Amino acid sequence: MFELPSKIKNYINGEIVEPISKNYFSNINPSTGQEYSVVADSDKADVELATQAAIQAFPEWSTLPHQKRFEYLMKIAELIDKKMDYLAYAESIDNGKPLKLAKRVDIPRASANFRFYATAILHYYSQAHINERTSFNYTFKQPIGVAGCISPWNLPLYLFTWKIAPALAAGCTVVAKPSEITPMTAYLLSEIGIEAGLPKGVLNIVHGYGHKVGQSIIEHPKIKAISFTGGTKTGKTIASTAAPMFKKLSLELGGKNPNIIFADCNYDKMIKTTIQSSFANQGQICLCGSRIFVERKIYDKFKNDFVEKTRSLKVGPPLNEDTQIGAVVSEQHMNKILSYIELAKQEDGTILCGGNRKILDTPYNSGFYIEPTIIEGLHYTCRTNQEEIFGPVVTITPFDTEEEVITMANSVEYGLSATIWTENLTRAHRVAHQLESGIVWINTWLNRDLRTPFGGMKASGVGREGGFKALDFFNEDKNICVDLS
Ligand code: TXE
Repeated sequence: MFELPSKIKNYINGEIVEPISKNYFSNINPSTGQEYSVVADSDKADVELATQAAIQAFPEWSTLPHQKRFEYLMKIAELIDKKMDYLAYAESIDNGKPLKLAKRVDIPRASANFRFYATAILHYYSQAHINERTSFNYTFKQPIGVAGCISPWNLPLYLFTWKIAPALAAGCTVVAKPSEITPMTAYLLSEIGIEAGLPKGVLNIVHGYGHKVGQSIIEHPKIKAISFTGGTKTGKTIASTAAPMFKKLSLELGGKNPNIIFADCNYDKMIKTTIQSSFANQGQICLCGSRIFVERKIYDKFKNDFVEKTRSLKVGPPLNEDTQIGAVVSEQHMNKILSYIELAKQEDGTILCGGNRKILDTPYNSGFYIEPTIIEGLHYTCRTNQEEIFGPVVTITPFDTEEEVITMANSVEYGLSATIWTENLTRAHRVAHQLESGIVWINTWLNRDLRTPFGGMKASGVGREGGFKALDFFNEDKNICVDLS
């Protein structure tokens, strides 16, 4: 057990400061439903201070040798590793996710993000185009300026650092906002920034609501690029403000991902992974496969095995060692998920298991727990199968042909990721090519190589993160042409 800060404040110009208004709002522990800290309710004035600090810091940071930026980012990565248990505990309390998941995935990935981009900047290069003896062009990559990074609540430190690390590595200074629902590890990152000796104003973290702090970041004329992960509806609002200002935009939005299971798959591997891809992090991962399509030949067998395994998943307090499903992030989100289960019933779906809020023993009896839920019998075009639920809820649907399953898979407005299970290599590639998804996994799920492009098609977003693409995003290309004649 660790003691967590009771007041989450801003990190501006190298210091931890109160919001100008001195107002705070409640931060709830989803495993108990009780307030356990308060969060700075910042506004436009705080964003202005943070942006001014970032503007001041930009000239020096952007021209620092790559080796120096590498050293700062590596120091941050080391400190995250050193505080691994503390950060994992904080993430679990703040978000409701099982502690062992935070230890295995969230916090290691946060330090990996810093390490990856610290080293990536050492290998970053630009192109040259040479016309025999007449002219010589080279592409100068210039850090874009102050970048705005806005992240969601499902993978708090993991996604926050996935934006901040490449922005800092590229030479941008940053004004960042974590989700108001899960601000704790972002606050702890500000302490790490200070401990790492990060120069003043290079990284600024402003806490508060999306419509106040987030919107002020988006609207600020001096913030040149916006990297956002969150809901598709918010992405639309952001695009409508930022696009007319000609800001660079990277939007990683929602998903309603298909998990396509052919009869010739490696069954044991598939079913084990499908439990993960359905319910990991309480189903609150934009990459979860929430629509499961199963070839009819194995549908009944799959249904029985999947239901049995899902029933045996342990829903419990996030800090317990044997908990597999923790609390969902908030009461509001729990009610949204439960309303989708009700909708599925109205749409003539059959609940095969789960379907209810789960009340645990005290002191967890007011926590936000939902039984992992499997629904069958729904048409692929119904709302339950078209809208993002973002909880421990999946639907299962049989199919007969490849064409049929591709039509059903592509029928949604989203296009983030897809999984295909088959041992037939030709079919795997044939289907992968036809799916409208930014990411396709064959016989695996959430298998991430940080060098690969990450992002979605259609309503799942604009642009790609990952590898050099993120460094490109935070840079502006300038072509310089020299006459050699
Ligand atoms: O996300 P929001 P919410 C999906 C999921 C979920 C739904 C809504 O379906 O149920 O989105 O979740 C900030 N200008 N995903 O409401 O609002 C906000 O403060 C600038 C999928 O929690 O999009 C937070 O920091 N910023 C997703 C961030 O945007 C604004 C993960 C995300 O919050 C803003 C989370 C504004 N006007 C939810 N309004 C994924 N793809 O991983 C809000 N924000």
